[in-house]
Amino acid sequence: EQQYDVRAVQDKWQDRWAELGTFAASDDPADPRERRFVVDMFPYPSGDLHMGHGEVFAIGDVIARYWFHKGYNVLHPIGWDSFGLPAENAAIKRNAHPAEWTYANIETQANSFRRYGISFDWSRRLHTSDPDYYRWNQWMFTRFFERGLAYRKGGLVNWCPNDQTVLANEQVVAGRCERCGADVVRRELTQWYFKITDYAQRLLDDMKQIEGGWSDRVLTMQRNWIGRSEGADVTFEIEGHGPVTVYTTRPDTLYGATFFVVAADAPLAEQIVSDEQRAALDAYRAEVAKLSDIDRLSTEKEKTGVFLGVHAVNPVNGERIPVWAADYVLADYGHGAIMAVPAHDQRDLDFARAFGLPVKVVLETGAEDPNATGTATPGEGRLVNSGPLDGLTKADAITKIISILEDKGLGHGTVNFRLRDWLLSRQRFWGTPIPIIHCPDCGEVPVPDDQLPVTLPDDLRGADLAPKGISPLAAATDWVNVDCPKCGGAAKRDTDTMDTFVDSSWYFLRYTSPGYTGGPFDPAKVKQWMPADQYIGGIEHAVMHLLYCRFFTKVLYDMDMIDFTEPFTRLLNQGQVINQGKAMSKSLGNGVDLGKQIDEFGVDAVRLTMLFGGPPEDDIDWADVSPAASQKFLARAYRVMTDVTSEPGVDFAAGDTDLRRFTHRTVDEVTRLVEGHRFNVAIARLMELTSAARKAIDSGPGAGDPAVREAAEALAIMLSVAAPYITEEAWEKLGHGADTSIARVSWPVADPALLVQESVTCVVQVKGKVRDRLEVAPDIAEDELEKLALASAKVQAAIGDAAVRKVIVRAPKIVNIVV
Ligand code: ANZ
Ligand code: ZN
Repeated sequence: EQQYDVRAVQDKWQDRWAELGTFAASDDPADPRERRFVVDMFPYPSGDLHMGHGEVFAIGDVIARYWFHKGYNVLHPIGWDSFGLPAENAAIKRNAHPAEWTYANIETQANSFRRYGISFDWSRRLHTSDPDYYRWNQWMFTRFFERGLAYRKGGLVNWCPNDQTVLANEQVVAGRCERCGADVVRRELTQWYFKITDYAQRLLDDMKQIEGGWSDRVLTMQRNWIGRSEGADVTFEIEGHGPVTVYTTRPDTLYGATFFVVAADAPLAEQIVSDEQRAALDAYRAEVAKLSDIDRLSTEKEKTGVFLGVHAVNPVNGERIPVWAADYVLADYGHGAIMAVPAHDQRDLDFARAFGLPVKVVLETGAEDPNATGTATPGEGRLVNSGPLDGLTKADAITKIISILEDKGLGHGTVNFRLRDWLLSRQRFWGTPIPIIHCPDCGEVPVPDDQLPVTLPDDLRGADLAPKGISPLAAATDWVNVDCPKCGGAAKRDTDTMDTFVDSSWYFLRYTSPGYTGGPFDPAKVKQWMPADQYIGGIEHAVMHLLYCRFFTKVLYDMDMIDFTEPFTRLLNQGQVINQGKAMSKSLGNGVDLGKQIDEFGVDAVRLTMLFGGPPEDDIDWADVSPAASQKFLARAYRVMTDVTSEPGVDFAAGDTDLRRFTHRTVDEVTRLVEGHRFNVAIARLMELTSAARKAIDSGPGAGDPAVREAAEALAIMLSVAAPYITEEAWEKLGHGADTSIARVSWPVADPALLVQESVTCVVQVKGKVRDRLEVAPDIAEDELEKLALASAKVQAAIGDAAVRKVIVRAPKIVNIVV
């Protein structure tokens, strides 16, 4: 079947592209072409490329190659996200340095990318573990520090007992470490944070700029993660202790507060507990420390708590209500304490019923009494039992109670965010050292810019890197002990490294000028290329990575380093490649190896299969698709393209009209489908075009007809975005010089004259017999068609003297005359 040597063709064109510089972006500001910047989420070098990479990069490459064909100045770079724990774990196992494993894997992946035929501009290549990259992480950290956006604080943090490092909230999934799956515990530690909370409102507001370009799904996930709510801070007096503020989104229910709850693990609980209750609290806290936030907030979970032996005073009616400690209130949200309104909040009601606390309805919603049903009534209604609020709607009551509280100095309206500051410190080795020196006299002193980068010591390997709960860097005494840059006295380097999400928050900017030494990026180049026109990557990055990129962009804007506030105009989140209905995994044994698929079917067939399997956002089940069928189609297409016998440059207008119409309709549709990212449907159209051209060759005007060449060339160009190798080869066989690449040939343009709908043949029957055929417009109206049919001489002859009883019209195909 195979009419060409797949491997030889792949090798030949990889070399040709490199020689010709086919995919080099032009940095010349005078280049008249419009620019397009395509960024694929860069890979982590954990081994060779896997099927997931096969999918993302196939998609990104269609978009980039399409833009090359459209004549844009395209920047399509590649780099590696090459810091992180797996390298360190591999190094411990092999008694090596993490760099050895990392850079070997990068080389493997780079070779696989070349073979996979991705249209990269290789001159932009970067690795985040290179000192001349991470130097700029440190530079940026220093700028953030100067602006008060990087700071250290103590507090309870998520700790992975297996990896022996802290984790950001975002890295804890259902109470477990996102990487290793161990149960995460809470620990009290002093850590570095980025103050992303200062940008919470802007992260919401600027979504307006990217709506339409990003899916609603991702924007909703970000919105929920930021979690803005409006409500009030209300101050209660705790008897014998002093004022304590709570945050509530329902200040209208203040008269319905029947008890007060403090987060069991908040310092406040310890401070206010009575002597009699202290032992009970301590025991309870030990239990709570074992739970994740998700467990704690679950409405399913049985309510637990301890009475603290004190009372709080409701500021509006002077009522004394008992103060409890419980796990369903979180220490680090709002003020870590709540007023409980069991009638209108389900968790409060569950708690009240568990401990026999009173339930007081203050909003008449028409629903049954929560006392009787056990179901809280959070809905709309009118206020009752609420003094000055009685009779008001929920909304009016909120406004009124806030103004009452503000007048009395007992509270105020406020906005709250669920978003927490970004916990940055990691107690591991293979990451960017935090460029801070701790001096006993001067405190936290940033390493001066001209002494950056602070590089990782290269003599730590194997067991030196084993997790100990403090960074392995702490053991490198020569490295740790330095002179204070300010006073010259003996001081120590910070031994933590940065979360690797710092590395990936700005790499796309570095792609514009990867060798730049005057800063993290050349501002002129960023102005030329950014914001990126298309970003492509998995939905799993919807909240962390994509939120951090947006945050960094805004900070850099505030530093006057860039002139835009959103980094990616369009975002495409591709689905996963799964097998037999499940994510591929070692334990299930359902893994599919990308390299082996390529060895067996060739790059083109594998890429085509990735794209043809369904819309790019959906998962592809490899068990449901057929690279062998893709291979067969490609062979058919190749035969059509190489059967052409006319010469390049023939006048297409002289060709067969039917085939020309088909070709131009296909061009028109495929163009729109590619722009709308409906790649699978576009490929289906190309299959139809292949069949139409085949028919024209075998049983139509023949292989020499100019329309056949037109169809074959259009097919080659459009198919080349998905199957670059076979189409390059066909293009050469079609007689285009050896020093050209199809990748830079203009995308075909549909001729509007050939898109006009042809006529349709309408059959006219009299007494069930076909009497005439009419050529009519496809959109002809029924009454007009009826008139035309009755006016036909052949039809009139068939009717003769008989009376017409009924005319059944099925426009535009059939008219049936009953006499
Ligand atoms: C009284 C009340 C009555 C509440 C009512 C709700 C309904 P969002 O919308 O997510 O911001 N809350 C406040 N701080 C909390 C904490 N640290 N841990 C757990 N829950 C806390 O949630 C705000 C609501 O969640 C607040 O409004 C408070 O309960 C609770 F009918 O106050 B509410
Ligand atoms: Zn000093």
